[in-house]
Amino acid sequence: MEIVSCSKYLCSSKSLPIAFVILTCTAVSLYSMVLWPSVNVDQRVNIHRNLSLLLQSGKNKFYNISHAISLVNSSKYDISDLVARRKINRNRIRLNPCPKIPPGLVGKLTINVQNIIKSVTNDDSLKRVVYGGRYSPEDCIPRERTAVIIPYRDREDHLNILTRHLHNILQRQQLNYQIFVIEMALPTQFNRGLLANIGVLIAKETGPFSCFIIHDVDALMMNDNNLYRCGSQPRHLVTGSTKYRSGNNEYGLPYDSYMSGAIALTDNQYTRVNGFSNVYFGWGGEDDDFNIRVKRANMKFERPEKDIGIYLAIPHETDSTNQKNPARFGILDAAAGRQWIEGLNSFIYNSLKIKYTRYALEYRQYYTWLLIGVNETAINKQYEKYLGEPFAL
Ligand code: UDH
Ligand code: NGS
Repeated sequence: MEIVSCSKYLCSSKSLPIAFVILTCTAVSLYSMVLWPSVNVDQRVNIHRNLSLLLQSGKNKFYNISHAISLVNSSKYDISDLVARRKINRNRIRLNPCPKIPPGLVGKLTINVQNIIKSVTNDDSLKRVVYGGRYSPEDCIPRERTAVIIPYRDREDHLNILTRHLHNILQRQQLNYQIFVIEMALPTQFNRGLLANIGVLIAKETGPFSCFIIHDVDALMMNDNNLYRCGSQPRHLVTGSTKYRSGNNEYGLPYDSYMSGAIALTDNQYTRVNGFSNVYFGWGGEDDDFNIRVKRANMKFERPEKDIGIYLAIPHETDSTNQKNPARFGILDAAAGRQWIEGLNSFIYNSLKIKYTRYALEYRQYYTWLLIGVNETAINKQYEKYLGEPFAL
């Protein structure tokens, strides 16, 4: 009886607008509660599946950035759609900035190099890494966007250990990061500074990074309180290494102005010092030269607390294509006069522009890999008059 009289009431000409409003509201809430989320989830799963297929089908091998873009554009999978949806989904949830001190840190780490691969491979952090070695926290807005640049050649074991170790720790540090491995093609002698510069430039092509960490492949952080962040001054993240143990077994550094292992600079700081010098082929000197550049740009390296910046240096033999550079002391003597003549700017404008070849770019599972070739003889000739007096040692 009541239902009949109720529907009669709703159908009466006076109550028709109210009935219309009630019906519309019910339909809208039903759609947003049940249908919209399910459509959205399906679409999302589909898009992720398509992206994985694209990456697994060998399309993760690109020769250069424009080749990568053209492959993506010509693909039937619409990556821009994925990016747009990810943005929308992100904006739906209101997130807070990540805390200054990440809550999940554990402090001093015990590293057993023998079983390090096994121990870190079991960790969930690797499952969260996106192709190309990227990650961003989902529960807070990261404070910076960090590019970890590893100048590299022929140290696969070290690379496998370091990348897993970093993914494990940098996720606990709630960083938005990407790992770039910049490899130098043979037969050129290794050139760490030049690879760091190219790494920074290529990272900047792929995204707006605010902090650059230049990292040795054999340096493993031993305390996760050593936050991989930039500061108001360039940062040397190392206060001591197992490589330089003193008599009382304390970790140390070989000399006070030493700044190798891992450094962190903002885009602005790296540009202000004009990056590394590109003319140190072989072992030694490029780090001391960089320190001179930082001082001459009126900045100074800062370090974390003594017991926080400790590192395990993976032991290794001398690399056959990174022999001690006999000319390094002479080149270092001429460091100040060369600072604005060559460095990061050598790849941008400069009448003495350095040519390099980007042989390959791959978005590998745990890092973005680049293979770079340069002509050592041509570079030495270009900068001949800025290389100081050769020292025979
Ligand atoms: N690097 C490579 N491959 C090379 C040379 C250098 O990946 O062939 C990179 C790597 O990131 C490394 C960094 O450059 O961490 C610094 O080079 P290095 O480790 O050779 O320098 P380090 O001063 O060692 O740490 C010097 C060789 C000591 C040999 C001692 C033999 N007992
Ligand atoms: C200095 C080198 C640096 C090197 C440092 C530590 O002598 O490049 O030793 O070397 N400078 C020159 O050769 C001009 S290490 O003890 O790690 O082998 O980083």
